[in-house]
Amino acid sequence: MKALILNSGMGKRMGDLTKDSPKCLVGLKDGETIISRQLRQLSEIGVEEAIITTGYKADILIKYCHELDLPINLTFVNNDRFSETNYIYSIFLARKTLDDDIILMHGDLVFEDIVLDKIAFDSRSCVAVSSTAPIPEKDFKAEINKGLVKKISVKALDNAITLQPLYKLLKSDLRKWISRIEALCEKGIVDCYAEEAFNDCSDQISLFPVDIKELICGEIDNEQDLNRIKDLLNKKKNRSVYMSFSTDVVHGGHTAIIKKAKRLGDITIGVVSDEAIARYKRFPALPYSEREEMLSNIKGVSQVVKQETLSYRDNLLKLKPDIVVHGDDWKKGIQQKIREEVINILAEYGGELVEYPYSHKPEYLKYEKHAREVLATPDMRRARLKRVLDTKGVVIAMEAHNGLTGLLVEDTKVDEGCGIRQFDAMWVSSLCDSTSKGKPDIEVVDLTSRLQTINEICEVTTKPIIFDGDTGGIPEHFAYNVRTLERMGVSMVIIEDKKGLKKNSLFGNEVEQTQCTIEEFCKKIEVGKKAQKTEDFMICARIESLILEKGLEDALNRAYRFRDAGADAIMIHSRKKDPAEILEFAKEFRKNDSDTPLVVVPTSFNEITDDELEAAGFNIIIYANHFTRAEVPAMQKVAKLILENHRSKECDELCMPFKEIIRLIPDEP
Ligand code: SPV
Ligand code: MG
Repeated sequence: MKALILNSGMGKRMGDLTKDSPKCLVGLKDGETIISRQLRQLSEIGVEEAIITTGYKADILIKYCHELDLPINLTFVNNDRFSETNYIYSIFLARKTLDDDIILMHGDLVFEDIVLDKIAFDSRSCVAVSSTAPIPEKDFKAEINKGLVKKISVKALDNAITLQPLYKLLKSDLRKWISRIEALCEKGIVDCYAEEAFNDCSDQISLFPVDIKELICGEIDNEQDLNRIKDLLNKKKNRSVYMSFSTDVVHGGHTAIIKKAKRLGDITIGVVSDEAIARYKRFPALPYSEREEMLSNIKGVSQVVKQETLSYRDNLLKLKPDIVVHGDDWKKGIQQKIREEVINILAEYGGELVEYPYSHKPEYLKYEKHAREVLATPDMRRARLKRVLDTKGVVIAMEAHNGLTGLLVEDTKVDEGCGIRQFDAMWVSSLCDSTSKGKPDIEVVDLTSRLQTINEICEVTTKPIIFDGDTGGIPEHFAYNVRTLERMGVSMVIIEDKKGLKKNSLFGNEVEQTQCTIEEFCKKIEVGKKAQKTEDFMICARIESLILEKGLEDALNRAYRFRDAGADAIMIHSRKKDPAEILEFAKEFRKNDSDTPLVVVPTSFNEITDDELEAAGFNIIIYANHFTRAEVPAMQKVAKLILENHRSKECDELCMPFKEIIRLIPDEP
């Protein structure tokens, strides 16, 4: 992007102030002149070249600009017919240099940074207008039709709105305007406004009005204008700027936006809470305290506050910042709704939104990917279950029995309006793991094969794993198994208080099943807890009393005893259709224990929602077998259809299109 600054004119209405030097050299504030301020502002937003048209006192202007020594390349185009032409002719002379998107401004225009940013970073061709400024008699105004600027003139217009000569023109639109300027100049029409050429071709250019309302932006035509602008600049209070961050990695893209935002005012960063991120985005690799520390130490950040939700609502209503700054990436995707809400709240109290182009540099994506990969390391993955329990209070887990089902648990998301909803953890079920291997759920699939399943899942996911450890085996073996699972990054093993030939609980008393004694099971828990090496690993005691119809008292007694033996969590199981007995259990248990996490597997009592279970005091809710139960009937149907029809066409509706299945799994992990 380049800038074009029109500075050929004589500024006659300025009186003595322009006797010896061009108008743009009049002083404003802190030693700055109109041109030095414009060039500084342009260089600060990364404009690399400014084309300045000169005429009146050109030598003085050129020397002055060079001496500023600003990080912006300067190209001067002299209009030696400045006294008899208007700036249409200056643009005509400069046209060969205008080979990029251009910010076009008059040389006597003074504006605050936010005005420039709103124009320069708009992705469309646009111009500054003000819906609140009085319509000037002699200066520019615009006629707007269907949301676009159709006519610009200093003369009276229908439905006029005040316009300030600060434009952003996309290269393609600029070309159209310049063609028209060329046509007029070649006919010798050189003393009209360039806007007349625009009016001739405005049906081919989509020029959007950007309403700058009361923000400082005005031309200096006479001494009165100069004094008014100086007064506004002197009185301007520092504005407050709000930005929100949920990132774990601060890279150059973020600091570049912070640097730009700093020019607009004092920055407050809303650091999104762990809970909001874990619930609706992805798990934060760094906890809130670390992210808060990191962001509060970035140069230019005045303060950080907690943002409890992904929505900005509460903080905006509380802080009423003058400006909200965000990357323009949130115009698409799941953040769109949050953006709309921000725009509506800002409109309620007159705040401004400034959006900067989002940097898609490949290395930034790499850093973000790396932060995700860190989540897949055994230490991070193992610790994550406790962190989710601490921050969200509830964990929703879904069964996974291979890499593919693991990926589905990892990636499935639904949009809930204020963010996305997703699973927190994976359950590696003995039933599903055995079924997928064509074997019964009787501990016949040995740990080595089950570890293979975990490994497959770990290779392609980051979410924490809760492992169905069946009975846990004899205590001596359990100690080894705890170490192995812990080393692999598993967060929790659930063992059930049964012994002998274990059968699936959902058989209940239809098959012979034996519960072990409280003492036997407590010993196993103790041995397991002693064996583990980290603080993060959890052993959950699963109580089968309700399954085996031993009653609530027995279940509660076991729960307290197992907890006292060191169990980190308690799972209560039931095979009734009615959740009454597990709800009763939770109610009674919570009378004496408000902390120990309670785990539930709502397979048979499936009308109850996870929100209701959470409200009843459960902390881990496991959907234990649904992928397996969904895939089997689908596969059976397909097998039958092929046999019946001697071909596969009839299966089409049941099958994912070939093109989609080959793209389902990305080439890179
Ligand atoms: C499993 O998924 O293997 C379980 C839960 O142990 S249940 O099948 O309900 O017993
Ligand atoms: Mg099981």
